[in-house]
Amino acid sequence: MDAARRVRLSKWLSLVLRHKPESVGVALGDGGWIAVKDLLGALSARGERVSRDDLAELVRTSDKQRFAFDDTGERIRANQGHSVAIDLALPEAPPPPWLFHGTPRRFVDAIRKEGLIKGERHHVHLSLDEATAKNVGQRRGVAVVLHVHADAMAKEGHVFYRSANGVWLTEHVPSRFIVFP
Ligand code: HQG
Repeated sequence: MDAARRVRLSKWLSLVLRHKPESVGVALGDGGWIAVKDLLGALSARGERVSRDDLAELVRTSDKQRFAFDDTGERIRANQGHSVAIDLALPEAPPPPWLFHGTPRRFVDAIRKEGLIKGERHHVHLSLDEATAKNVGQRRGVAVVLHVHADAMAKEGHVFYRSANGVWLTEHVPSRFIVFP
């Protein structure tokens, strides 16, 4: 498929699998999974013919590995980033010493006061490396990269999870664990 269609379908998949499954008349099951045939049927009913091969291509080429099939290949879900209430059943994982969070400069004052809050999402998202964090922050303006002292947080009982595409997740990052540039 051409790049324009791939981007358009990938955005649509993100919307359906993370935020608004009802927008195409489907619901997500346990763990955020949906049967591939139900998803493709729903898209087809809205005039978008997507084949299984197309879907596999979207999963394979997603720059951030946003989606995954289950072991049978019969179900698909988003790896993270949901706003709908689903439990991904991710295992707890011990974090590396430091993790990173990119944010636009205009949010920094609020983050100094409140720490990092999850907002609409289920968790605060943290990156393993500074370059990735910078890209995340740059989506909305000039990025600042915050350093999060993750192992100190873990020692104090904060729980971390790692999504299938390598994003680190936690409930809240209090300001005292953040090193501001
Ligand atoms: C900011 C994309 C004010 C936070 C990316 C962020 C990521 C605060 C924004 C994934 C704050 C929320 C997640 C506070 C946090 N006061 N602002 N106390 N605490 N913020 O999109 O981390 O393309 O929900 O810094 O690549 O930017 O969707 O989170 O700027 O992995 O696959 O509030 O989304 O991936 O924004 O991005 P978001 P995020 P996808």
